[in-house]
Amino acid sequence: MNSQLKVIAGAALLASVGSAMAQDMVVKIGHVGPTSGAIAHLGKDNELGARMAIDELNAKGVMIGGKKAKFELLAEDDAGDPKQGTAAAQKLVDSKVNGVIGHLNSGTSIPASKVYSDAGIPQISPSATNPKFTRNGYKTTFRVVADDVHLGGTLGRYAAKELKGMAIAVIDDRTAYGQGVADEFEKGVKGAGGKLVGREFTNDKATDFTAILTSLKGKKPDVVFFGGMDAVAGPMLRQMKQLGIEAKFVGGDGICSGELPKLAAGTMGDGQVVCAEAGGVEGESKKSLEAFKAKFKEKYKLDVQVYAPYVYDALNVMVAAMVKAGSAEPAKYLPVLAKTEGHKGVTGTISFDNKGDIKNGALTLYTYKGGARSEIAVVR
Ligand code: ABU
Repeated sequence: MNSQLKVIAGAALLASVGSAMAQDMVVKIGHVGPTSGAIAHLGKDNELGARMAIDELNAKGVMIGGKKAKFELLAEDDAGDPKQGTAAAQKLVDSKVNGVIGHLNSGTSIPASKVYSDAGIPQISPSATNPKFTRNGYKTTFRVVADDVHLGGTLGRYAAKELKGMAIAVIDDRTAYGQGVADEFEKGVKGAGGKLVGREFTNDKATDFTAILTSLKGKKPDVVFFGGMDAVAGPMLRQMKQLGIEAKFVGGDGICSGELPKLAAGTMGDGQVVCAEAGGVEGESKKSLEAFKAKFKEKYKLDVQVYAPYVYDALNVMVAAMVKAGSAEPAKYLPVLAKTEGHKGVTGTISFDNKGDIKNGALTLYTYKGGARSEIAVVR
């Protein structure tokens, strides 16, 4: 081939590559969680779950409606604050995202769900457990975890029956999640014939619980339930120890993190804490979750906190619906997403009911031994 022909052939090759690239489509996935503030470790855990899914999808090469999809993650920080949550949601809507995974907190996910609904953009929360999240009648709202009715109720029954709590005290942080899960816990205790001896509240930024713990100490509780997050539960456990309160400490998924022992500064006794993650796998399925956790550790040099695998699954469920619909346009893939049935993820099988809730959601009860989470049981 002479040099002129080589130039022409090269130009043709470039043109064909250019044309192939023009065929590619960019799919923007939003992610929102608190990557700053007291529970930034949980927000970052979630965001890394999303990054892992995006990296794998791009490496695999996913075709949507005959075009190769390039996934981009638009990650926003809402600091766990409802106002920042709606601002982050609006920013993602303005950026024309194709879908959103998040938010982490119920207090941010619920108000943000209206913003996404108004814009017709599907939103899947991997961790917001307040039942109200999926009860506003929005067709765009989904979650891949069980809700607080299941979570709080199960823990309430467990505290009354298995822990044989004769004097159960309840504290909550007055957030949508903390107050809601504490209310459901109380119902579970009462339904199982347990005795409640006191209810106190704090807030999600508090660090000093001396007054409420001193008041509860007088009621001699053998179980203290806390509705809130690990960043508050840790110092609360430290102060319970200082005040000589030997009660079992029970909480929902918000306290059930890998970080809790550090936040409690080594004051947790083995088996003292019982908490529940709002999902769970049994038998053979455990292998995929363990494989995910190992892969996560290798990639990020971090242990999973709680919800990174649920974020990973939520994002893959969303993309599976785009592939099946042959389109990443929200209006086109939303009806397919709503009909998700039997999606095999690392956190188990995901199907949505007509509210957008996971069908047959499981819980995993944990305690802590030697500073590490130890599974008690998976409960349906
Ligand atoms: N589910 C616990 C943490 C997130 C939330 O619901 O606020």
